[in-house]
Amino acid sequence: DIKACIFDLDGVIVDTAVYHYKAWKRLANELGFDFTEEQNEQLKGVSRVRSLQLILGWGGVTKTEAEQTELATRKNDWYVDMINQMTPAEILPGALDFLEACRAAGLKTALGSASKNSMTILNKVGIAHLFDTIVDGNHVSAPKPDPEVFLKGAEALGVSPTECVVFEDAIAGVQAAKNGGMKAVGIGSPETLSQADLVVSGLDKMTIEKLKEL
Ligand code: G16
Ligand code: MG
Repeated sequence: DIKACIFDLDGVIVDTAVYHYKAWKRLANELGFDFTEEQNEQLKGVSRVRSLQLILGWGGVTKTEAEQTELATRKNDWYVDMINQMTPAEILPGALDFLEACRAAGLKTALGSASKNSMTILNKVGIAHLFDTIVDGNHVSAPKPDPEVFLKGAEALGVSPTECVVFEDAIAGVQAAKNGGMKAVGIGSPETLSQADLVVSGLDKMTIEKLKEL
C-alpha cells in the first residue's frame, strides 16, 4: 500500500530551472564563454558544485577549488535574488491541488530536493506547510541517482521505501527512486523517463486513483 508521496522541487513543484539557467549563464558570460539551453538540460537535478564543474568543462576553463567555491557563491547570490521574488503564481499547474489531495487522502508528503535553497522557495510560493518533512541539499551527501535523499524522507515519515511514490522530472531522480526500492512517477516525456513506473506531463495529470494503481 502507498502511504507517502515524495516530491522533487525543481521541475515538479516549481520551474526554478529558468533562474538557475539565468544565473549560470551570467557566470559563464563573465568567464568569457556561453552554453546552450540544451546543455542546460544536463544541469537539472544536479548539485550546485557538480553543475559548476560541468559548466567550467564546457568552457574549457580550469579553476582551483577555492576559485570554484567563490564562483558557486557568486552564482548562488544572483539565484537567491531571483527566487526571493517568487510568488504563489509560480507553482506549476496541478501541484497545489495534488499536494492537498494527497493529504486529504491521508498520505504523508515529503520534499526530496538537491537544492540548498528549498526552504526559501517553498516559503516564497507559500506551500511549506503542505510537507510533513523536507529533505534537501543541506541534509544529504550523496547526489541522485543515489537514493539517500528519498530514503531519508521515508525514514523521517516513518514509512518503508516500498510504501513511497517519488515524483521526479530528472532521469537521475527517477533512478534514485528505483535504487531506493520506491515507485517513481516521471514528470516529463515517457521517452526520457522510461525507467519510471508511470510518466505524466505534469501534476495536473496526476490523481489519487492513478497513484493507487501503481
Ligand atoms: C535543483 C536543480 C538543479 C540545482 C540543484 C541545487 O534540483 O534542478 O539545477 O543545481 O537543485 O540547487 P541549489 O544551488 O539551490 O542548492 P531538484 O533536486 O530540486 O530538482
Ligand atoms: Mg528536478
